[in-house]
Amino acid sequence: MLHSQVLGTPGEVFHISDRMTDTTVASLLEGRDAAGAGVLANVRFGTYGAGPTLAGGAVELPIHMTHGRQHEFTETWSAAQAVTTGRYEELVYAHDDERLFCAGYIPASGGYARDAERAYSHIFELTDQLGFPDLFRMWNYLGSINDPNESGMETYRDFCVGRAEAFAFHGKDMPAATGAGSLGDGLSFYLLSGRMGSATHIENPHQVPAYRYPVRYGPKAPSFARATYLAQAGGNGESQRLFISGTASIIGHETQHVGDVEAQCYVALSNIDQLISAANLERHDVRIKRDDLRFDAVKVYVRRSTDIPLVASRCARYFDDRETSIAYLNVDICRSDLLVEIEAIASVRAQQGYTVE
Ligand code: 3EB
Repeated sequence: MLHSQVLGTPGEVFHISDRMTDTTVASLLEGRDAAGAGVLANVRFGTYGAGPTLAGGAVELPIHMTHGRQHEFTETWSAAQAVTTGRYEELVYAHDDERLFCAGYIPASGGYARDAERAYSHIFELTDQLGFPDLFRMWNYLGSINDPNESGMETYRDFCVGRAEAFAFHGKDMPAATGAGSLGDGLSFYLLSGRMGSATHIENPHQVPAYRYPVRYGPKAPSFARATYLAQAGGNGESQRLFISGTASIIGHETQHVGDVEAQCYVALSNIDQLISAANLERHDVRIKRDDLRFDAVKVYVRRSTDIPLVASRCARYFDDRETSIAYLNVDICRSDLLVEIEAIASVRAQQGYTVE
């Protein structure tokens, strides 16, 4: 990204900023502090990964996702009210009155199933205990995601086993998610959770729900929804959000256009289009007009670095770069035949042309 971008107005949940322009970032954060609200978390997409820490009253999570410092960026999750931080088991968290941010890191070992199940069980215990039972978004970045574990199972499938068992055991609804590779070792994960009744999970009629994929893609299906709608938080005027999962070239449950990155990009973008159509949102009782949705932040995962210019040109036609911050990450993707995966966060635009009689 060339420019530091702050999306939305102060107090809004999300902005992405270019790490190289530290002064801009620092002054904006001070501005937020002065207004009485701080930051829940800084997720650093950069040249190294480590476990989450608490620093300056917020969660810090560095994830190894870029090949060089020139591509680094920070995803900052702002708070709308005073922030409380803490630790629980392997998790580090921060919350305000409406939202909980939680992160963890599991070092690489022979397999992930048991550790992922334990971590997700801790997540559900924590979210329930703190009163944020509705998960609305999660990200899981796995080192060597397409490589076999010690028993020969692909790392991603192995992770899916543990995550699925925790969701089933705790009877939790599955939120929007991204599953992708990282350039480091281990599993880096973070997620956001809200108050009871704040989240509505959305499926795409053109895709089999991921949690119903047949066993040929792994013994336990991936646990996520295609999108999650977050209702307006009470009282503080914050807008509603639509969190769109990592979306790929899959129709039904099958990968489309193996080997053709341009065609995969079109299918992924058209899947997003189907997902956010007014008809589909209305099917899920979410009443938003397509034209009132504004994409704030997009992350695009591209398996082969040489495909980035082409993917970027196709994404630039679909998203409006005057209002959307787009980051491209050259990492592996959960299915070895997928070349591109696109996630997005959209907010609901204020109505245009509204007049008072
Ligand atoms: C797919 O649609 C592509 O395991 O959390 C996308 C988003 C994908 C999230 C996850 C996986 C995940 O199946 C892969």
